[in-house]
Amino acid sequence: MQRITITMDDELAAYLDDYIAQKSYPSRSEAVRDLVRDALVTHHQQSDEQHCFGILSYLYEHNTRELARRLTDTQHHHHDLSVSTLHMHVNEEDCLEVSILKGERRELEQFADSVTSQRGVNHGHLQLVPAPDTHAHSHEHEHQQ
Ligand code: NI
Repeated sequence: MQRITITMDDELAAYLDDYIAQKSYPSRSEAVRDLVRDALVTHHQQSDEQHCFGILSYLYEHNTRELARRLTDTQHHHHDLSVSTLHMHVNEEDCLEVSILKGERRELEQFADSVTSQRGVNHGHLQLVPAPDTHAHSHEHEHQQ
């Protein structure tokens, strides 16, 4: 652990304290760690090949010409990345879909872009979660009985 001292203006500090209260963080340190992790580690410092889980969410208008079929085609074309999709009929026009993806970071980002850039798809968002490194675990703790 390193101790880092940060200077910020009063207004920004007030935003931070509001955020901490809203999210029920036990300390400023815990909040800042999560913010930094989310901003830097998750999105920028992972290699293209980093294995990740992706949570892709988007709203779409199912009556937009051919859109529902094209989205289904896209999902089938990348069936190796798509683990599961939840579909919710929001109202007469809109559908909400949440897909769980698994694969290399760049593949997941390209897949997400190919979905969310389509006309009629709104509020697209991809959250990436680096997959825990399974190779780092020793097996010595297993089979001890
Ligand atoms: Ni629907």
